[in-house]
Amino acid sequence: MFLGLDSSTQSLTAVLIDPTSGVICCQISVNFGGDLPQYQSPSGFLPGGIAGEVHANPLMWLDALDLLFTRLAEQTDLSKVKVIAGSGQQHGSIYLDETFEDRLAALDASDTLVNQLFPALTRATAPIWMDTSTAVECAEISAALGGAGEVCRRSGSTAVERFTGPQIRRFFKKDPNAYERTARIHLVSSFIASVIAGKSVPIDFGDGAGMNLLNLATQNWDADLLAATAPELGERLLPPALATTMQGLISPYFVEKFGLSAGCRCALFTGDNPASLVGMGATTPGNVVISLGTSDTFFAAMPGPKTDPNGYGHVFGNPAGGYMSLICFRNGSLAREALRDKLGLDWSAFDREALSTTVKFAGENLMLPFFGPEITPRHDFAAPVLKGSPSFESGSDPALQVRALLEGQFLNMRLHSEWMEVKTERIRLTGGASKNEGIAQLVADVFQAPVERLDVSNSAALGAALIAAAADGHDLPALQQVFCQASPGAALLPNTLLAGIYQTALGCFKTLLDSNC
Ligand code: XUL
Repeated sequence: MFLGLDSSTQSLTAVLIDPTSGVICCQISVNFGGDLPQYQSPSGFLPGGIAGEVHANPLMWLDALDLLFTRLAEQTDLSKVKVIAGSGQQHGSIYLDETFEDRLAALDASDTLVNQLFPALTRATAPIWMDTSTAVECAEISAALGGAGEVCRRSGSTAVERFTGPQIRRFFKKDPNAYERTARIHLVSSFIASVIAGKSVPIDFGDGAGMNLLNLATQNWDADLLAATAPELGERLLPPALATTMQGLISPYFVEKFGLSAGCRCALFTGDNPASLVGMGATTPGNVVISLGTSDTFFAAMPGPKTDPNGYGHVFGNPAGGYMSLICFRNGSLAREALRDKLGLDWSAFDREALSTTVKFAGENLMLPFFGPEITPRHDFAAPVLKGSPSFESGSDPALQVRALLEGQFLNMRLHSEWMEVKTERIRLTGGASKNEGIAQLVADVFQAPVERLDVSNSAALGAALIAAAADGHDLPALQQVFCQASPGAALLPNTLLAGIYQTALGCFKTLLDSNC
């Protein structure tokens, strides 16, 4: 059996798979807010951060690890686990002193992880991906490299507030003494992986690319980016590696305490988005995952390290080799819900009536679907922009606005993923709104690609379990065939009669966008 763990913002989840029988044997979670109320982080982070700071307590992640393994040991025979891999929320960073390695090597199963590891922290809390406090540091790093474009060309993203490099720089500036005492910096993923392996293990290419420090072309830390971020930073990081690289045996702590086999080995942990790419069965170019959530995200495998010339999209390592894009759209379900509420519709009307009765108007009315500031494209919109027939613009036919909003969201996605130069052959749709038949069909039509939906609930943890099996020599595409199947009957084919209409609409949408940004 192979174990995948995902340490996300709100929970730590385990998925255990048996590749021989093709079965997911066990899926369980520890919820940080509910199970560990002593950390006063109901949503997984410490509320009340100032000036854009969003931090979490890394000890909470350690307690969650002890609790998760306690629960796993009650439910399954952990001695059958051959390899463990995992994933973590991206960008979050943990700062550790020189005692960390010795502490990991000497973990005592009769005590807790927290008791033994907390003295090694040089920073009590860990900034996570929701943190926006580093605008100044982003500007400083960009200036040192000669501009935002150069940071993007090297690292796959412009300097971004939540990315780890700017976060490290802020820590170095605010508390240089604590930075000086820091011997090792880990991401959430490599921190948990190191605890499990009983020694510091590398950051992988997938998560490492979310730091503004990894050079995509050389797949190593970029000397200029390191220097622009903080002094002697390279010494505090291990050389990055592919997620499927085996790291040795599991720490005896887990063998003695939870009954894992002494022969159980550890692969690396990656970011939750790269792991989801694996768990959604989308690691080969041509496959795209669209996740419809509070924000919408678009991620897709890419053969080479291309970067977004506009600097909106991010490029990370693909755990299966090569690269992947990640593009976030802030106005996701927030915008869908805002329009639904404005028009006084319920969800069934939003889907059935609005979309089915308006097919003949496909691509005719345009909406820039932004109810507030957007990040792709980066612009402070105050309200959506409408251009079309009088009944559309006046709102007298609400169904037209529903169609134009959704078309606008997916045209915007199509437009802002063109830089990848990868033809979309298949879309795997996930997230709350993906269940909506009308919306799923519209995605197929706008992208002119078949849309599938999967039954996978914990795609990152499943992806991590598949990485563990791949690290042991199992064929990843074959595993994905078994574990990442589309729900039967759920594939939707595009209406090819709409191909030309949406091609034209894409050009008009771009013109409207350009004149409003
Ligand atoms: C990606 C990002 C988020 C976190 C969430 O850039 O910030 O998706 O990985 O866990």
